[in-house]
Parts: sequence; structure tokens; C-alpha cells
Amino acid sequence: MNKKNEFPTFPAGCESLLCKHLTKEIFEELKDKKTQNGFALEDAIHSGVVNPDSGIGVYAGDLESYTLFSKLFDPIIQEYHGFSPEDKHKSNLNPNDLDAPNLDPKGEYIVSTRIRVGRNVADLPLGPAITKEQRNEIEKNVSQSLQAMSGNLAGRYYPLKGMNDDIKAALIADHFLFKTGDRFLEAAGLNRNWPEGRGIYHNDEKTFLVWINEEDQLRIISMQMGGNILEVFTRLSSAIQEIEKKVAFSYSEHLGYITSCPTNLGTAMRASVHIKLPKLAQDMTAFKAITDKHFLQIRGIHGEHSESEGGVYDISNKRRLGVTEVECVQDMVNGVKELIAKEKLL
Ligand code: ADP
Ligand code: CIR
Repeated sequence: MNKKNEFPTFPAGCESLLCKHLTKEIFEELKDKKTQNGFALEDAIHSGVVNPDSGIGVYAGDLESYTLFSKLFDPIIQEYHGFSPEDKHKSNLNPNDLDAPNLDPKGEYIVSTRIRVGRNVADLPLGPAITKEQRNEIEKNVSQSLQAMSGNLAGRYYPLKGMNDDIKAALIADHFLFKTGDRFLEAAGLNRNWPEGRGIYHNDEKTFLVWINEEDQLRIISMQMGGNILEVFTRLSSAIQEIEKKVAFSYSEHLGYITSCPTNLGTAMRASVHIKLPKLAQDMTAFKAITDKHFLQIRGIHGEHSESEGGVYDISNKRRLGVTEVECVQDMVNGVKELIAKEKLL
């Protein structure tokens, strides 16, 4: 058991970026510092300390965490995104710059496509350090702004509190809604006061969705069945621009959009397909050689930390910072093209 304010111990074989980059020297230097929101080093590392199987293991409580604890966050950001403290982030949400032809015209491989971005409200703490009142205020303001959206983005907000259990389970199983009780988020303080202040907005077709107050205060999502990546990106791009007219988001010249998990900084974008690759999955070395080449991550089909089912994988861009939104999606498109070509050969 790790004692409060003592250098944590990690089990043998721990591979998290926290365990790799948290030296005793950095711990001692940072352990008594707190941001203006009262967020301390021990809060930032708690998820990775109690979950040694974390990939990363750290969360920020606010924008200031990224500077106050930079000796820990910078090497983690450098290793995950290949982005150094001198670099500047850049943005491009123009669908005309994306080269995304139909990769699967017969619909044999790509089951569905989803692109999401994370956003947090400017001048407020991030989820791990937010108060219940601030969180509830965000829910009220953002859901009101969303309910004023028009055209194919028009929809309704459904609070999690009071949601019928069967409806909730169906929304999760169909990949529309976040799951409950994630242990990584729990240990980061992101599940405090659950389910109050959380919910989901979506249009009738469930092709445009916004999660409120999960890991980030907003997760803006565009998704649909099949492999029309350009259509999904175009919808997301116009939705982001609409929402940005009403809600000011936390953004820094250096780190782009500010998110609670450092893997999401920058574009905060994860562009993914659920794709059937049963043959390639028999040779994970060949599979991983292609995904690594294109900076892609392999997940199971029920989201992060889940397993594949029936040879279907979630393939998404890994880099999100120091690359534009168009480049994030382009990484995914290029990799998926090669994965399909390889699967066809087998
Ligand atoms: P994130 O919101 O960070 O992308 P997860 O990996 O937990 O988080 O995924 C959230 C949900 O989105 C999960 O239910 C997952 O199965 C679903 N999902 C992700 N990509 C796709 C996709 N291409 N098609 C359908 N559902 C998807
Ligand atoms: C972990 O460290 O495994 C969790 N805190 C989740 C990290 C986010 N993962 C990712 O690759 N985007």
C-alpha cells in the first residue's frame, strides 16, 4: 500500500508512462506543490498508482497542472505524441484537405466509423478538480446551447440521472454512450457525484452526439455505420464550429485543446473504424507492424481496455498533438487502406 506523499512503488513489469517517468527526484520536487484549484501531484498520479496496468497513469486537474507538474507531464507527452516542450500545436478542420476515398465500397470490412474530439470549458478546472456546482453549471449551459442547434445536428439532451437502466444499457452496447464505473476514471476523481451532471445529447439518427461531463466536459462525436470517413469528418467539423460559437473552450498555443488525459491534448481527436480483420488478427506481429507504421492504436470494440470480438477491431489514430485534425484522420485513412489490402491478400 502506498502511503500518502511517499514515493509510490510499482509492481515488477509495470509499463505505464507514469512508472517510467516518475523519478524519486521529480516526485520530491513536486510533491508539495498545488495548483490554484488545490490539485496536487498525488491527485495527478493516483489513477496510475492504484491501476498499475495503466498505459499512461496521469491526469491533469486544470491547465496549470501541465506547467506546475511539467517535469512529469512533458516527458509523458513527448513519448506519447512525439511532441517536445518547444513545439507549437496547429489546427486544420477543413474537410477539403482530407484525402479519404471510399476504402471499402462493398462494405466487407468497415462496420462503422466514429470521430470524436474532447473539449473543456475555458477558465474552469478539468473534471478531476471540478466542484459539483461547477459541473452542474456546465451541464446546464452546454445542454441549453446544444438544444438550440438546427438542421441535421438538432436533437435532445438526456441526463444520465434518472435514465431507465434498459435504455442506458442499450445505448452503451450500441456504442453511443460512455460506460459507468471505469476504474481509471474513478481513481482520477472523474466519477465523483456520479451520475449527477452527466448526460448525452444526440440527434434522432444518433450520428451526432455530445457526452457531457465524462472524462472531459464535452466529447463531441460524429459516427455512422459503414466507412464514409469524409462524411463523418465533415459533420464533426461543422458541429465543432457551431458549438464554438456558443461555448469558449480551454486552449493553449502550445498544447492545443486542454484535456484531462495528456493523450488527448492538441486536437483531442480520436478517429476510428470498427473493422473486420479476422485473418490479419491471426498474426498480431504483421497487424502491429502496419498500425505502428501509421501511428495507429488497436482497441477492442467496447472501447478502451476492452477486447476484440469476432475479429472486429477498433483502429484509431494515436497522435493527437502537434498534428492537425486532418492529419489525425489521414493517419487513420492511410493505415486502414493498408490493413484492408493486407487482409485481402491473406
Ligand atoms: P473514446 O471516447 O475515448 O473514443 P472509448 O474507446 O471508450 O472512448 O470508446 C467509446 C465508445 O465508442 C465505445 O462504446 C466504443 O465501442 C465506441 N466506438 C469507438 N469507435 C467506434 C466506431 N468506429 N464505431 C462504433 N463505435 C465506436
Ligand atoms: C491509462 O493510463 O491506461 C488510462 N488512464 C487511459 C489512458 C488514455 N489512453 C489512451 O491511449 N488514449
